[in-house]
Amino acid sequence: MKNVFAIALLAAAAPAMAHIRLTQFNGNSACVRLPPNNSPVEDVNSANIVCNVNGNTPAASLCSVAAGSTATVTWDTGAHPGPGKDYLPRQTSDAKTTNPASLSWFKISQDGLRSDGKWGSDYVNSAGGKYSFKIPSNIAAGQYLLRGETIGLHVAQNYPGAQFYMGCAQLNITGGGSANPSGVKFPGAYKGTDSGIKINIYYPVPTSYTTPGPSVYSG
Ligand SMILES: *[C@@H]1O[C@H](CO)[C@@H](O)[C@H](O)[C@H]1NC(C)=O
Ligand SMILES: [Cu+2]
Repeated sequence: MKNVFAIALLAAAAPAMAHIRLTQFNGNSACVRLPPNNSPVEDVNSANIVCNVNGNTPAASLCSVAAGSTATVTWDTGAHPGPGKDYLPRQTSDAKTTNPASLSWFKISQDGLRSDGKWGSDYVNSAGGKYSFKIPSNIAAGQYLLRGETIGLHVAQNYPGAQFYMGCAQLNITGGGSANPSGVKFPGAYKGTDSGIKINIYYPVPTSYTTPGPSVYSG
């Protein structure tokens, strides 16, 4: 019994690395489209790669956020090693009802492999699941969907293997300027052969990493 107890304590003390869900935007869950469970999407060509399973189902409300402000999304538990990032597309009409597959997404933030050898996910886990980024100050005010994503690369040496975790938040962005950046489509933005998707992160341990998708919109 002593041994079992000791093992349980060790497991509790280690950072949990598991399946995850994006549950909050700026501490609010009512604007987040929550998938039915925390299973990853593994097929980059699946319709679920956009806003996860049930990604067309509207959440109750919009979250209001100012252009140029720092925003934070919350993941519900510790993430597998890999990059975190966020995308934003302009909405033409209504962030609740627009089909996310019809949108073009521009990347506003990413955190891949840092020079200290840690992944963006390590920093998110240290921050209790929180990932912060800036809403570009010059984008036009209006309704947007935010697509937050973390890629688990612990079993990514073959494709399919990388685990895509994403969630979308319905936003009403206030202030801002007139910029309407061009973007990419999901599915389509990723390929199973991308060097940041089919990758062995354990042997040899990579010293650099190319986060999949477009470059970050500078604002
Ligand atoms: C979005 O914010 C603007 C500015 O505060 C406000 O006028 C507008 O009603 C909001 N739209 C929605 C759908 O909440
Ligand atoms: Cu997992």
